[in-house]
Amino acid sequence: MEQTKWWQTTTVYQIYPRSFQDSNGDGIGDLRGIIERLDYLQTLGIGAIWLSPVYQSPNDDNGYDISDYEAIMEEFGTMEDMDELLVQANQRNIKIVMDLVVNHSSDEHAWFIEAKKGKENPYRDYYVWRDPVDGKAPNDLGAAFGGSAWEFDEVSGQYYLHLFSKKQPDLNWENPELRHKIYEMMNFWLDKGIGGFRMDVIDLISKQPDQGITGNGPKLHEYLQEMNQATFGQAQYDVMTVGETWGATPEIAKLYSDPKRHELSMVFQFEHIGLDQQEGKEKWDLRPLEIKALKAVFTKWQTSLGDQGWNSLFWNNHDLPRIISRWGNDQEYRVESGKLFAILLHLMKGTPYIYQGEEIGMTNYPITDISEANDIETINLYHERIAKGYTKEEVLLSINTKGRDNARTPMQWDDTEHAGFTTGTPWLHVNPNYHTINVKAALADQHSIFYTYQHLIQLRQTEPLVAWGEFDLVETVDEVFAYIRSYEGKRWLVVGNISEDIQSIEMPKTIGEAIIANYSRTEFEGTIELHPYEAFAIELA
Ligand code: TEU
Ligand code: CA
Repeated sequence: MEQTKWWQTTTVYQIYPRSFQDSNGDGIGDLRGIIERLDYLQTLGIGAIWLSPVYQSPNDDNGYDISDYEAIMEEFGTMEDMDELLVQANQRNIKIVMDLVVNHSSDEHAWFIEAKKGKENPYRDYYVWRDPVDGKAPNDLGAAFGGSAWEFDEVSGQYYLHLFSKKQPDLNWENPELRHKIYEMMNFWLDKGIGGFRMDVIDLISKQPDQGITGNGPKLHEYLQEMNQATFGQAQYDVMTVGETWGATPEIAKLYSDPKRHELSMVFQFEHIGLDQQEGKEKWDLRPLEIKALKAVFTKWQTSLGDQGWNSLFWNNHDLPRIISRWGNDQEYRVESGKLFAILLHLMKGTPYIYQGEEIGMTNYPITDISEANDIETINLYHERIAKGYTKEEVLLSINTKGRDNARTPMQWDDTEHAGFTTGTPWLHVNPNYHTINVKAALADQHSIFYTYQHLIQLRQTEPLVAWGEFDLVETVDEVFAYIRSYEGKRWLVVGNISEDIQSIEMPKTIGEAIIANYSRTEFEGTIELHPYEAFAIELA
C-alpha cells in the first residue's frame, strides 16, 4: 500500500477565529481564546485545525481581504500569540493549517497602495488592470458579491479586476515576481512549523478575464507545481494542502491531488453543496434536496479518485448554513439528525472536516430584518434583490436558508450570558438556543452529538477499514443512504435514514452489535424499520 500520510487518518477542525472564543472581553474571538480551548479540541480528538484567516485585514470580508500576510490582525492578538498557539497546539499533537488567500489581497495591502500610484509603478503589474472600452468596464464579468468585477480607478483612468468585493483586488499570477513573493511568504509560515495550507479559491488564480475565464485557467496547474516545488513540497516539510475548488469534477480533482503530479493533498469539491439550488441559478434560488442525488454525488466521488486523488469530506464551513438546519431537523430530531450526518460522512474515505459547533449540533440563526446581518455577501444580495423587485420575505427566506452568518454566530460554550463566548458584547448575535445547546451540556451528556464525533474520529485512527476501505453503494429506498466499506476481507455496512419517516430495509447477515449508532437498536436481522434519522454501522458476516 501507498505510504500513509498523517492527514489521511486525521480529522480536521475548522476555527473561524472571530466567533470561537474571546479572551479579553472586546466581543471578538482571538488567538488567546483558541489557546484556552485547545484542551477541549484534544478531548474531541482532532489532529489539525484549519484556522480561517488571522492576518492583518480591514475586515471587509472578515479576514479574507488581507493587508499584510506576515502580520496578525490586531483584534486577534500578536505574532507572539500566534507562535504560542503553534507551540501549545503542537504539544497536543494538533497541527495548525493556515488559510492562504492569494487569489486577491486587500486594497489596503502595500502592494495595491503602490500599484494604484500609476501605470509606471513597479507594483502595478501585481494586479489586473484594463483600459475602459467605450468609456465603460472592459466586459460584463460579475463579482461574487454582486455588481461588476471591474472597478474604475480615477487616477490612472483604468479598471482593476476584483472577483469578490472591490476591496479585494485580484492578484496577477502571470507576474513571476508576484508569485515568488507569495512563495516567500508561504515559507515564512512553513518555517514556523505550521501543518499546511487551506487555499482560498485557488482554482481562480489563472483567470483570463478578457475571455471571461475565471476558474480552471490554462496555467493553474503549472502554478501549483511551481508553488509546490518552491514551498511545501520541499523535503523538510510534511504538511497537508487543501484547495478550495468550487468547480472541481473528479477528473479535475485528480489533476490537483494525484501524488505523482506534486500539487496538493486534496481539494474541497462542492458538488453536494449545490444540490438544493435551482439549476443554473444562484445558491439563493432554493429547491428541496433530493436524497437520491446526494447519494449519487457521494458515490461518484468515493469511487472515482482511486489512487490518483484523495477526498475531503465536509457538510459545513464558514460559508455554509448549518447542516442540521439545512438537511436535517433542528427541532425534534436535532440530536438524531446531527449524529446521522456525522456517521454517514465520517465513515467514508477521505479527510473529514468539522466546522466549529458542528460537533455539538449548532443550528442556523434566522433573522427577521436585514439590519441583523453582518456578512457582505448577504447585505449586498439583499439590496440587489430588493431593487430587482423581490419581496423582503422572499429574500430573507433565502438568507435564512443559505446565508453565511448562520455559521458565524459565536461558539456556544456554556449557558452563561453570551454562551461563554465573551464577557463583553459579541460582534454577532449569539443563537438564543445556547441555553440548551452548548459544549458544557454536551460534555456532561454521554449520549450527546459530541461523543458520536469523538468516536468517529477514533475509528478513523484505529480501523484501517475506515481510512482505506473500498466504498460500494447499497440499493435502498431513496431516503436511505446505505453503503458498504470493505478492507482485507472485513466489511462494514453503514446505514442512514435521511428522513423523518420510518423506512424499511432488508438487512444482510451481520456480526455482533452496532459499531456506532444513534438509536439503541438490538435487532439487525431480516426486514427492519428505521426510525426517523436513524443511522448505524455494523460489521457484515
Ligand atoms: O469562498 C469562495 C466563494 O466562492 C464563496 O464566497 C462563495 O461564493 C460563497 O460563500 C457562497 O456563495 C472563499 C472563502 O471561503 C469566503 O469566505 C471568502 O469570502 C471568499 O473566498 C473570498 O475570499
Ligand atoms: Ca477579543
